[in-house]
Amino acid sequence: MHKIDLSLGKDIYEINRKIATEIRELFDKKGIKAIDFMGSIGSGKTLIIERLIEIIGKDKKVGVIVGDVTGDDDYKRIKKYGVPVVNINTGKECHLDAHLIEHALEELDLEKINVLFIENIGNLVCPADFELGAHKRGVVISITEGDDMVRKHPLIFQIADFIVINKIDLLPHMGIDIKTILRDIEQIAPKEVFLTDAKNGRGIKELAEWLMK
Ligand SMILES: Nc1nc2c(ncn2[C@@H]2O[C@H](COP(=O)(O)OP(=O)(O)OP(=O)(O)O)[C@@H](O)[C@H]2O)c(=O)[nH]1
Ligand SMILES: [Mg+2]
Ligand SMILES: [Zn+2]
Ligand SMILES: [Zn+2]
Repeated sequence: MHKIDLSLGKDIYEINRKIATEIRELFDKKGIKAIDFMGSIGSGKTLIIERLIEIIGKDKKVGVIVGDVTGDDDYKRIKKYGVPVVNINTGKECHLDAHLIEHALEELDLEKINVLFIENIGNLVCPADFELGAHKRGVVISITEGDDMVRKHPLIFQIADFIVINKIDLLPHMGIDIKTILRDIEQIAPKEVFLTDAKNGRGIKELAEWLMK
């Protein structure tokens, strides 16, 4: 399925948006709710998706698309849950785009999926510019990255529908004040925020309930 039209003068963002809209229409037709997890490298995107599968997978059929520059580490972690999962290796690219999602969808039986989690490439910059057709987009950061992530990368937080601040179990070791991050969110990108400790499963139920609303 290579419908992509790269004629000269066409804006790649515009082409991506068009494909993303078609993908969202396909999801709606099939009754699939799709969520795009963006966020920093190592912030806990995969572990949060694993924890969400444990909760949401009880009564919904979950599918996953995992994006990584190279390798199948995250793919193998999700595979263990016995849910349909597709691995996308971008090679050099630091974000997923809608055309890559179109190809990944060719490998999934959409009749057997109600909820689709997409793990974007770890990066707080360009994933913001490439919609994937998901109904909700979230950013996962962790407190081990410091307390200035939001003001350093405002755009991705502004375009997101929700923000997850993960690894709160490590707060006592980090000597940072979570209030600083929350204040930045309030000032720069006010929206739904979840505080999670994916390692011990804290805060995940609240996230799962909100996502499935
Ligand atoms: N202590 C603690 N560790 C966590 C938490 N969430 C994730 N981790 C650990 O942090 C590391 C990175 O987690 P991943 O889930 O692989 O993060 P990711 O965002 O998917 O990473 P990339 O896909 O490489 O960008 C792993 O060793 C996790 O076990 C948490 O809430 N607390
Ligand atoms: Mg991952
Ligand atoms: Zn193609
Ligand atoms: Zn990129």
